Amino acid sequence: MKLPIITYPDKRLKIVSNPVKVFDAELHTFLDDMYETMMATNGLGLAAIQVDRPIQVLILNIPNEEGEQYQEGLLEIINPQITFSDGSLFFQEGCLSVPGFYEEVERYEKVIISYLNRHGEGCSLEADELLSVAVQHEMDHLAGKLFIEKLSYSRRKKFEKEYKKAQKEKKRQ
Ligand code: QAP
Ligand code: CO
Repeated sequence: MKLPIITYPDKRLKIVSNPVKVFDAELHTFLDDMYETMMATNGLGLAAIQVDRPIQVLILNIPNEEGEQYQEGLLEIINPQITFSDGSLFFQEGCLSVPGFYEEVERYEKVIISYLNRHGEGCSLEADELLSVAVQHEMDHLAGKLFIEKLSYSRRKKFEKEYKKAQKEKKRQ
């Protein structure tokens, strides 16, 4: 089932998510619904809070060089912790909860995370490039943070301006 996505400036996006303790069929159905929602909206990452569930769950599906996404490449990440980080880079990000806005954000270049899979088994993931940026973006959602909060002062001003303009255009319709 496709779920509705919460968008900025909804205050629920600021909620700090709780760890998952039960790895049952209900969680598996929820993960499947998250995947359906992400694919239907052309996303490459989604956190549970974006569909109104404040639990530490995120999914990622990074496209290959041809821009294709395969379900085999799907990552389901529960209760993640960063165990190592190194370097920094700027990357152009977007977010399903801030539709239509893309801007450069500073992130670690490389991270290693430990997490649980849908069965509650411990896993670890070494990520760089787009995967690293996407993991950090989605983990920020679990802490109630949006990428626009990490923008430099001038880029944040640009966002405010574009957001206000989009609101005005919405009202005229
Ligand atoms: C987070 O973002 C991300 O504005 C995932 O109109 C993004 O899937 C991590 C999307 C970039 C790393 C780099 C955004 C879809 C999807 C939009 C997304 C839109 C339609 C964003
Ligand atoms: Co996002």
